[in-house]
Formats: sequence, C-alpha cells, structure tokens
Amino acid sequence: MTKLLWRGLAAAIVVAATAAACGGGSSSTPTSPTNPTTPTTPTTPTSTATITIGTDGRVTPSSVTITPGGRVTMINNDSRSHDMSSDPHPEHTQCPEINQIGFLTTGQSRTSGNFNAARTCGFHDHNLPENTALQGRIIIQ
Ligand SMILES: [Cu+2]
Repeated sequence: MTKLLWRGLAAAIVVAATAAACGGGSSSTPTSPTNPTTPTTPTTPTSTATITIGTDGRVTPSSVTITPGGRVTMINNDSRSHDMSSDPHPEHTQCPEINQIGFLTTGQSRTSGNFNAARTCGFHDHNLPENTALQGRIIIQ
C-alpha cells in the first residue's frame, strides 16, 4: 500500500518535472512570428506612376520612384499646354522615354516608354524650361 503510494507519487513528480521542463513552450503554443508590417512609404517603387500637372501649373508629385521596366503617365489638368521632356534642356537626351510624353494639351495624358535601366531621370516643360514647378524626377530602382 505504502509502496504503491510512493510509486504513484514518483510518477506524479516525473510528470510535473516534465511539464516544468518545457513549461515555457507548452503553455504558450508556438504561433507564427508576428512580423511588424512594413510601412508603405511614398518612395516604395511601383511599376507605374502618375504625375499630374495641376491647375496651379505644378507637377504633383514632383518625384516618383518606379521599378526597372516601369512607365510613367503624365496628365495635364492645367488650362494651358505643356511639353514634357527629358533633361537636359534643350537636348532631352538623358532619358528619351520621357520624350514620348511630349506635348500635352489641356486634359490630355500620355504614358512614357519603359524605363529599363536603374537611374534617375529629370524632366521639365520644354516651353517653360526655367519653371521649377514643372520640373521633377523619375527614379528607377
Ligand atoms: Cu527642353
């Protein structure tokens, strides 16, 4: 009787010790690690981007970031026409893809060629080359 009791007690201790040994693990069931959600910043490259020329005669946003192979669409919401061209003025040789946008009348929009190489392209309004409100950059990365 006493022997049986001791045996039972020993068994209970073993169970308790085993439970304690892996206490941390067993009490909190392993969950998939919660990765902090990466905040989406405006600089996150996308395959396409849109630049709008507003009624205030400004390009918004003036800087966009796209992935290689991506394209940029420009929309002219201004009351006058704009001739969107690659830097430098007047050669327009830096990123010829931008020159495909070119002349936009009010309400018109056009998409650039594909920017395949990782680089930074500057643009301007060819008819207003000194107007910084109509200048911007396209970052390919
Ligand atoms: Cu120009």
